[in-house]
Amino acid sequence: MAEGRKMGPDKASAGGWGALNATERQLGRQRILVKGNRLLLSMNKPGGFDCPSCAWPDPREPHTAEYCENGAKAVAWEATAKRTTPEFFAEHTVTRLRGWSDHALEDQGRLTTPLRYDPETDTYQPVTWETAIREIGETVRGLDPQRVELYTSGRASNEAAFLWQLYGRLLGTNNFPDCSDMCHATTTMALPESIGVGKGTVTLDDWAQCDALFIIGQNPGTNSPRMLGLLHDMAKRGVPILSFNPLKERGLVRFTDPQSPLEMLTGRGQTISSHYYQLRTGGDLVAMQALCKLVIEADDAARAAGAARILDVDFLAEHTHGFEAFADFCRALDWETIEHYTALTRQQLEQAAAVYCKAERVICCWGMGITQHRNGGDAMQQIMNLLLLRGNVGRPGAGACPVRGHSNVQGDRTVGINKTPTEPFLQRMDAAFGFTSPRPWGHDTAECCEAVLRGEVDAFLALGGNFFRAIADTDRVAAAVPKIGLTVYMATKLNRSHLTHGQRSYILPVLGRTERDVQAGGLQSVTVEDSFAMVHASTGQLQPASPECRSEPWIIAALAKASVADRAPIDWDALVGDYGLIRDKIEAVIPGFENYNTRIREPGGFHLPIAARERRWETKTGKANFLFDPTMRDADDDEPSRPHFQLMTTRSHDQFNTTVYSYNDRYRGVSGERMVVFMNEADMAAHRLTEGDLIEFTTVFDDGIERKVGGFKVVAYDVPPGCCAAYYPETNALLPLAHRDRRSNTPAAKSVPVRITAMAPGAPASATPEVSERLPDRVPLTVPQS
Ligand SMILES: Nc1nc2c(c(=O)[nH]1)N[C@H]1C(S)=C(S)[C@@H](COP(=O)(O)OP(=O)(O)OC[C@H]3O[C@@H](n4cnc5c(=O)[nH]c(N)nc54)[C@H](O)[C@@H]3O)O[C@H]1N2
Ligand SMILES: Nc1nc2c(c(=O)[nH]1)N[C@H]1C(S)=C(S)[C@@H](COP(=O)(O)OP(=O)(O)OC[C@H]3O[C@@H](n4cnc5c(=O)[nH]c(N)nc54)[C@H](O)[C@@H]3O)O[C@H]1N2
Ligand SMILES: [Mo]
Repeated sequence: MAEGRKMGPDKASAGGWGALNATERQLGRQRILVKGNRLLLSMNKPGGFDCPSCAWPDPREPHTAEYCENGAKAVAWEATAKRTTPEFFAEHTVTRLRGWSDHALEDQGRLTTPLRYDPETDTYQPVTWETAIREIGETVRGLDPQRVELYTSGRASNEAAFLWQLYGRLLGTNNFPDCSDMCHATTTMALPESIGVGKGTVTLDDWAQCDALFIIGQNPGTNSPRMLGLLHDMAKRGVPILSFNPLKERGLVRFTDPQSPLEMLTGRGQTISSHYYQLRTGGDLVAMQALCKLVIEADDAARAAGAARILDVDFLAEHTHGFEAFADFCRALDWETIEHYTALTRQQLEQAAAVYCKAERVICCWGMGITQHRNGGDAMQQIMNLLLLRGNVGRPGAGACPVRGHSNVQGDRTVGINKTPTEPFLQRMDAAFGFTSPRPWGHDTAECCEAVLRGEVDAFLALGGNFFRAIADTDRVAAAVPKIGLTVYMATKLNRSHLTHGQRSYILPVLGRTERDVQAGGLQSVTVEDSFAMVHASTGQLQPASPECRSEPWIIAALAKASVADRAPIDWDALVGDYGLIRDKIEAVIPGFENYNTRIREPGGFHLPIAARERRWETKTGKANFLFDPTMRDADDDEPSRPHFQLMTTRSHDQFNTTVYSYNDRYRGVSGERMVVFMNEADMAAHRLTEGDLIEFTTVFDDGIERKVGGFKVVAYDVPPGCCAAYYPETNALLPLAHRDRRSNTPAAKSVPVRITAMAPGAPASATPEVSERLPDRVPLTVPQS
């Protein structure tokens, strides 16, 4: 490959000077260098604010600089000096703005005033808070509550999310589509079948004691970079780290710790993964079963020889259900099948099983590489089977670790954002607030999209996020949004969803987590729950972006007063004046929050009870269950031959979901581009493609709908044959709404079945996404009007 090329996997290590440079560049570009640097020091510390980026936990004794490159980007992006003003909206019609890239829209800066869509001029125009709230409140009040949808994105605090679900239930609906329905809902649904809880069972203390770590379908170098610090230290201690990932992700290969002067000076990073298994997309289910087979057969041999047992026999007998049937199934698995479905060799899997058996305390983490598949939950249950064999759940140093995405996505679910609430929860809500909550189950994200397509939604209200860009089948669903009577978007920045609006539409500017939130009772803190079920406080430090920005709890309470004030005796002003009173209500309704207001002051916060951690199994059998479907081979494809490609839609290093910070993906060696496809070189040759050629994707899905997106530039990459990868959200129009995890409806975004065809040179790239999608990093800040 040519010297100086801009594309292709980078062989250097993650972190290091590249990370420091990128941090400074982002702060500089958002014109907040001095302020930003000081701000970063109060991040993830007691008394400071919680990083608005990912859900990785904070250590009890934080470093001086307890932030990462991508956390710094998230903060710079929120604390930017740029503003999206009413003058900007007056100058740009919504139709014009739809031609802008995701990056350009958000890079315009923070929203400064409430806005209402004006169909006459096709622009958003400023409106007072009073008018906006009154108009929205009056409209929503008169609607059939089953036709109202309340979306939550995972940055919302516990306090905001709790009020949001209260508001929805006062309206009379359980329609709570949530960003986690595109993310870890698979975990929320499948894990309880295995171990009785939908959350991870480990804490940071367990990480310190674990002696082998499996990272399955997760890319911490980009998505939870503070985890890299931990991996770095574990690797240094000699803890084996086994990565299962079709892509060679740089952060999983090598990492230079910016906090280590020696590594920074020598430029020599630490090897992270001791073992790297580039399995086929969706091959995890069979790979985990193969490991189980090897462990069980090793135990069979040990027993026959009268040697020490490999399985934790006492644990299996006392705590589990279904072991014998699972063991028989595994013994019968043949190697031809295993190698076919995993694209790994028997030898590789034997090596991994040997590491597993040797370790006393094993943690398995997973991310979107597991959850975003049609049978994602089934694959996850095989990870649990592997852990159960040697009693690696509910004991120090061992356990399950789903790494959540958004900084409070786990907390939002805990405090009641749930379309299928339990009866005890609803009874406690009713008792705490003096009304009767609706009992019929509501919609999740996929069901909300289907309701939009059927024309059965009258109001779509969003607490943050970028719903109509993040979902599957984006173009199809977006085309149906004009049928919605009312759309309301609470947001920090302008995004494509706001331009995908109903007949009446409002954008309401919110305070970010970095900003001081002063209410009648003084400066307020909010709380969040991280991936390890630790709940802690977050207090903003900065002046608000505009005096017109309002906190999410304030806006929700105002909407409630304007629409459901008469439905329950709730003193909304008191709740908003002092968020401690909201926490008292959370404590009354949700188990585990005893002495909430006191315990959030403890450094690092407090841990919510996780029954499986104490080996209490809240499952139907009262035990931890070995679960498997003997006919299932692959997380996505029941057919052994795949004529098409499995497209993984994934994240670049310079994006946070639909927020595109820049067009670079340093760790994968891409710069100035997002419209790329990472392909195996043999596949390229078979398709007569060379690097830089443009291709078009066509989804292979049998529902009579044509889905095509073109204009992706081919990049040769180390990925198994038959698998390819491209960025989300540019690929979301390819992802059929019905192609999803069977339990949770999570879109199978890591295995979109596609055909790849070369585009003739000079052919028009694509109708969707818009042409400006391919503009380079420095997109002009204003696009001339036609
Ligand atoms: N900087 C940054 N941080 C983020 C985010 C962001 O966009 N940017 N997003 C946040 C959110 S909401 C989330 S949910 C998390 C997401 O964090 P991750 O869970 O890491 O999500 P992805 O990057 O989408 O994909 C994870 C990995 O799965 C691999 N993979 C794909 N298919 C398979 C498969 O079939 N098997 C296996 N074993 N691996 C597979 C991909 O190669 C990729 O390395 O990150 C959070 N943090
Ligand atoms: N194809 C494909 N699709 C995917 C995925 C994938 O891997 N592949 N990943 C999925 C995953 S894991 C997730 S979590 C979803 C993400 O879906 P969302 O959570 O809906 O999307 P985000 O891009 O995180 O939302 C960004 C917007 O949030 C707003 N915002 C930022 N901070 C705040 C705040 O503090 N308050 C409020 N009110 N608004 C704020 C800003 O306006 C910004 O434009 O996307 C999913 N979609
Ligand atoms: Mo996510």
